[in-house]
Amino acid sequence: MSTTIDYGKIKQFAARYPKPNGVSFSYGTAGFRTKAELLDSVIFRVGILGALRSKKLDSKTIGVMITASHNPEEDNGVKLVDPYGEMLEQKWEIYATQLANAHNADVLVNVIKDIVTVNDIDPTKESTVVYARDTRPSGVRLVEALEHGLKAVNANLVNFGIKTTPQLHYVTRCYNTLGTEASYGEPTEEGYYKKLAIAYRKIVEGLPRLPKIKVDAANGVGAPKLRELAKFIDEDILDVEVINDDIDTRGKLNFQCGADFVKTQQRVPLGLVLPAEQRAASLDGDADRIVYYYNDSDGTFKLLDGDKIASLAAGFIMELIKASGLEEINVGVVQTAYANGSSTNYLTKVLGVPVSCVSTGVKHLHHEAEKYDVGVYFEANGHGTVLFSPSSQARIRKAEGKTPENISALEKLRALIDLINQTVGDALSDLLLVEAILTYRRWTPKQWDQAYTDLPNRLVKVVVSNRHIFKTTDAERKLLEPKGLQEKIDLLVQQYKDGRSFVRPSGTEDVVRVYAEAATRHGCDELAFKVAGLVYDEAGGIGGRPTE
Ligand code: G16
Repeated sequence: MSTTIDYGKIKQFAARYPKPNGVSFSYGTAGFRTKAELLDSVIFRVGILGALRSKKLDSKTIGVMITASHNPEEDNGVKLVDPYGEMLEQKWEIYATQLANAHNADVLVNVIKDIVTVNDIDPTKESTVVYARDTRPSGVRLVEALEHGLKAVNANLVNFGIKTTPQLHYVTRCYNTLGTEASYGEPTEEGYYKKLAIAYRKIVEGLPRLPKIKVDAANGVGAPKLRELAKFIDEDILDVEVINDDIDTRGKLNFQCGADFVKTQQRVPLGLVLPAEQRAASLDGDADRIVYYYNDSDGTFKLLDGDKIASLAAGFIMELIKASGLEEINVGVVQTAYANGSSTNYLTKVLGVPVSCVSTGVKHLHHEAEKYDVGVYFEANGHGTVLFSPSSQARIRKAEGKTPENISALEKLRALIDLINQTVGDALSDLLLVEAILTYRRWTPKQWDQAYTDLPNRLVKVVVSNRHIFKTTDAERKLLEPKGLQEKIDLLVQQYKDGRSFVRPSGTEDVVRVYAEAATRHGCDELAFKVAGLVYDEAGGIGGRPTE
């Protein structure tokens, strides 16, 4: 088969995927995301872009994931994954947006020609794209659109089937490192499970097993995949029960369950009976986020979110590094504006670890985390991972250790390097990370929670006629536009002890998000809804005014 680009063939295929009228697409926080019925043309074009990216990168395999993660079931989305499992290079996001908005086949071809010229792409190079989807019903049709995009440019297709988003990131990196020194693992689903299971055993072997954990899988792809993973881990070291595992009944995905629901509603998901002081966790719809929680003895719901996971992981890793004798390895934590003020305080003042704050979106956190020898990054919503730089990995692998304490710490660090999916936040890998640390420390969720107390916080969504009028700066902590709104928010915030609030447009949903925290629950809720009211009034709110 010819590998070159045949523009006539592209036009023929493109005729089947006209761009819907009156819609403008943009590559947002996690790619394109909107109602599934609008996405066929977008996904067809993403196929083309994936192939161009592969050609540009010397025929490396590019990943494409079809998912809308935490969004409602009727939405879908698509994102591209670069060869080492990272998010698509930001410059190429612009090309993705240009392709998606080309209003007919001629314009589309012109955009493709421009991308080829500007990037000096050799059109005759081979291209390969590996792709997967979550369990959304619309995924079947959208995979076909993607395949047509790939066929239109004569790419090699690797269908990875129904997978979690992090599994797609993992396999992309595996394909591109196969047979090299940096080999990331076997490029198969089984290879992924084996890698995690072996590493987990290395950390917890010989330690008493924790009581059973119940995991709410949001009725999404995490349910069958966690069950699969559990088959590779003996029951004597992990006891897990999967709930909200119905991936076949329409309307159940993410409905009153899952990590996003639990984080935003601050209550247990539908279908979970949780006795006091027992830990549970929730995944999101594509299993790239996880939050933990428990009910206190008086029945109060206690959330152990991404900030708590970051603190747990950073504390453990710092302790191991010290015990290993490799104290020159530095650790840093990356958060977003959503991080609870108490967590930042704890990390900087108690753990003494540097913390940076970046804009929402894994791509921002990931890049910042790469600046440290060991970069722990987590969004409060439970999306995160730990990156070990190539040089810190080499030092950890090479070190022999002088004392039994050194040697034992080095073994654990080596296991962590394999246990943690370093390509992207991964709920299954993060679950094992947390379970391993809790097992090692012999901690109940309450003991874990005692590190610091979250300031009461609240997230509110405001629907407005055009969320794109909101422009932010300072890692999204301040509004530049609409003009004058930030000053009004500042005046409100001043009225609340430990008050903090910010406003930003979502990159995955058609809403503006309002975050607030304050010293008391009442103050925090009042602040959140007052700010939400300001947003509603200033920006032409739609539907009812946000109320508690
Ligand atoms: C995606 C991104 C996350 C982000 C979340 C919400 O998560 O991967 O980094 O925090 O969207 O983003 P926004 O506030 O811009 O809507 P997921 O789990 O939905 O893929």
